[in-house]
This record gives sequence, structure tokens and C-alpha cells, in this order.
Amino acid sequence: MNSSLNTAYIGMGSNLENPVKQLKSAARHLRQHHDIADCQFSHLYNTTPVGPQDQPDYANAAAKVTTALSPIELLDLLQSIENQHGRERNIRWGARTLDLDLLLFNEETIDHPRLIVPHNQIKFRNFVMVPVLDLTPDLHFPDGQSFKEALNLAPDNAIALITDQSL
Ligand code: A4P
Ligand code: MG
Repeated sequence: MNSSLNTAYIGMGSNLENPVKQLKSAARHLRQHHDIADCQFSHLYNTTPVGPQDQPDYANAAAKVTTALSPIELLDLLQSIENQHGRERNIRWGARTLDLDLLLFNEETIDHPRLIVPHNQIKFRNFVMVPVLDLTPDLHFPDGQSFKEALNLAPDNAIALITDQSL
């Protein structure tokens, strides 16, 4: 842990065992965690799966957190929250109860055996960028590209706002 506060964006996804409930529970874990100083959440979205198509639709959202944790410590926290939600790792891009990806950490570029930041799929995924833009409409990647521009170039995967629930 270092003493200065960092800003991180987290992608949240679920498509098993009541996905919206899974994301609400994950949001509660983040809000209550003593190492998370502040957190804000995007709207919730219903999205069709990217990757194997024989899996249910996803609920997706994003979080912006302020933390003194290092990137690896934050990844450890996200994986422990995933594990507490019965996450099993078997099929790449397959169905999951909870997926928490570390999208951005300050403006850092990280290439570590356990952690690539920015997450290497962000620019291909509107279900990641649309919620992040709820939180910070003028956000840029460390390479200088704006999220809005990257979203315009991304594949057009079906995404619908969930209007009657929030995190
Ligand atoms: N890892 C490296 N960088 C990161 C990072 N920035 N954040 C490592 C999180 N983890 C990172 O991840 C595998 C390993 O990646 C971790 O052990 C970590 O050390 P995982 O979560 O165990 O495996 P995974 O999720 O099956 O693989 P992957 O590639 O992370 O899948 P994605 O990219 O998360 O895709 N369709 C819709 N509509 N909505 C979705 O949310 N999600 C996926 C999963 C596929 N299709 C989807 C959705
Ligand atoms: Mg993941």
C-alpha cells in the first residue's frame, strides 16, 4: 500500500445466478471495503454475450474507485470478491457469476504477468466503454485516445440500459 490515493476504473460483468443481484452484491463489497476510500457506479446495462454465444445475456456496469492500494493489491481484492461470488474459471470468455476487471489505474500502463492495464479488450467492448463514459464523459486512455472516439470505432454489440435498477 502506498500513501497517495489512486483512481481506478473497474469493469463489472455477470451472466449467471441473477446477474443484477451479483453486481449489486459486488458494489456493496466495494463500498464497504476499508481500503476503498470512495466509489461511484455507472448505470446497469443488459448486453448480449461477446465470445461463445451459447451463454445467457450479461449485466454490465463500471465502477470508479479511489484507493491507496497498489494495482496488484487491487487485483487481489477484485479476485477475492469474485471468489466470494462463486466464480469458477474454466472457459475463456465463458459464463460467469461475477467478473471484475481492472480497466484503468491512474494513467498508468502496466505489463505484469498477472495484470495488463489498460485491460487489453476495452477498445473492442462497448459494454465496457458505455458504462465508463457514464462516470467520466471526457475520459482518455493513456495513449491519448478518448473513450468516445474508441467507442465510435468499436463493434456494435447490443446494449440496453436497465432503467428500473441501480447499483
Ligand atoms: N489479468 C490481466 N490483466 C487483468 C486486468 N486488467 N484485470 C489476468 C483483471 N484481470 C487481469 O482473468 C484471467 C487472468 O487475467 C487473471 O488471473 C488476471 O491475473 P479471469 O477473469 O480469470 O478470466 P476470464 O475473465 O475468463 O478471461 P478474460 O480474458 O479476463 O475475460 P474477459 O475479458 O473478462 O471477458 N460479453 C458481455 N456482453 N459482457 C461481458 O461482461 N465478459 C466476458 C469475459 C466475455 N463476454 C462478455 C463479457
Ligand atoms: Mg476477467
